[in-house]
Amino acid sequence: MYDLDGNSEVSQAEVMTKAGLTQAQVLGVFKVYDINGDGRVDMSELRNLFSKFDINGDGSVSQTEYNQHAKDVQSTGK
Ligand SMILES: [Ca+2]
Ligand SMILES: [Ca+2]
Ligand SMILES: [Ca+2]
Repeated sequence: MYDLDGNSEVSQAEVMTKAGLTQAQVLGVFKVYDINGDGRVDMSELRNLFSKFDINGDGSVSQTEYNQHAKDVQSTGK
């Protein structure tokens, strides 16, 4: 969903572009989801991310779910 150039990894720039987040917000998100710390979110990390966003487990992430989760991430600072 965030992989704009199709290389199966999501860079910080892609998240900023796609989600309209600031760099500071993206860094906060990456701290949580970049599990192996290489500065990119790859497909397995992305699946993990997706399952966290999909709060009601219906296989898609609504704007409401996205906003809710983004808020949680920012308020916990993780
Ligand atoms: Ca990419
Ligand atoms: Ca990674
Ligand atoms: Ca959902």
